Amino acid sequence: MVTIDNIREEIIDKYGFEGELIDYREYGNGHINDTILIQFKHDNGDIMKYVLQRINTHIFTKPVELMENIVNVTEFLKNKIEERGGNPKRETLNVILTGDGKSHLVDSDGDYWRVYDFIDDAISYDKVETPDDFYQSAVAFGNFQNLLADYPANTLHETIEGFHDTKKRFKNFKETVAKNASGRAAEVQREIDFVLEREDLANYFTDMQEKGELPLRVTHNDTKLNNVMIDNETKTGICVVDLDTVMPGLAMNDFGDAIRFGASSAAEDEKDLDKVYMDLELFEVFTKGFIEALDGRLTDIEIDHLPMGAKMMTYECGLRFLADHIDGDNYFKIAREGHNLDRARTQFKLVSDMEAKWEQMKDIVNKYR
Ligand code: ADP
Ligand code: GN1
Ligand code: MG
Repeated sequence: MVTIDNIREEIIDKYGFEGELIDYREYGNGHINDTILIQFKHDNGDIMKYVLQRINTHIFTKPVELMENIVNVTEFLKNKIEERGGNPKRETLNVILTGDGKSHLVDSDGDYWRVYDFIDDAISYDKVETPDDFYQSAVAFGNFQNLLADYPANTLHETIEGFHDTKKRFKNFKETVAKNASGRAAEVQREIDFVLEREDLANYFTDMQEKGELPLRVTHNDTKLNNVMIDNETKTGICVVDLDTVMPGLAMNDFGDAIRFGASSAAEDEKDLDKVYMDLELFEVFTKGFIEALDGRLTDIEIDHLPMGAKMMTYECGLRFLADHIDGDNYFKIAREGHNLDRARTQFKLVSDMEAKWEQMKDIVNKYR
């Protein structure tokens, strides 16, 4: 298995970068892939930075198709950004090809690696520091969906089947509880009940989709605040990263996943639940930015269901964290015992808070429609 100790010989050297390797270290706070920042010094003194990632093939079981999606989507974005007079080097991810022109490198264990240009002079935030940063992330995600509005959706591979099919996730959840691989189910009966009591919520969008009531769009599907790079100088959301889950999906889910993470008053893994609530001011700035950036593309039915997207994605994420806790922590990276349970609890606290603030959420959305 390649680790930080042998990554230089096994991966970095094989990529054939120019210049002298001056630094490489683990980077970022993603829950899924292994991310390494690598830096080279060129003869003229320039420093070139790249992001090297091991794709989590336990989760993304078809890495070749996944990379095909990313190469095609980033090429498409590059053209759109150029047409608009933007800077494609900073406003979209750029895949760096291997010496023999491939989008990825397979190591001797069969692990898949890829490299992107590093988006420099920009930060991804793990927590909202100012409402404007959150507004900027809304514009970035709304704009991302807008730019991809005429992307041929049927050419995209589904990188995780039924990723936001909450009805299916509910069914899988019950199976995970019954299997109880970790033996922890009895200790978390209250949380399990919270999920089971909301089966109607789990079915809501899937049932509407089955009736053809919701438009399918090309969406990001993982719109966490730390998947947007905010420019250090201009403070604008310049680039959306983490494109592994770009697939046909629902606009409300991109909205909702961002709310669940960014409009929370506390970190996703906060242990003190008294500190966790959904901040309506943050809900409002995101709503404003997202609707503005989509620039009239959202239908009335989509706008009506933005609050539902927020509740749905928060519920779904809590269900996923809890399922992973019961299953023995096989999916999300954890840094401590019970980490996924702490994460599940914050999500359920937020769902309850959204239930209490439901009318206010609807009023805010109506203000910007
Ligand atoms: P994961 O799927 O594990 O969340 P990400 O692709 O989101 O992995 O990468 C983890 C973090 O690394 C991101 O939150 C971001 O801060 C940083 N990152 C990823 N790609 C780039 C890039 N091209 N330039 C700068 N930072 C990046
Ligand atoms: C994962 O990859 P990252 O850390 O941006 C997950 C999301 C969850 C999120 C919860 C592919 O996102 O779906 O909402 O953790 N990504 C995948 O923090 O499962
Ligand atoms: Mg990420």
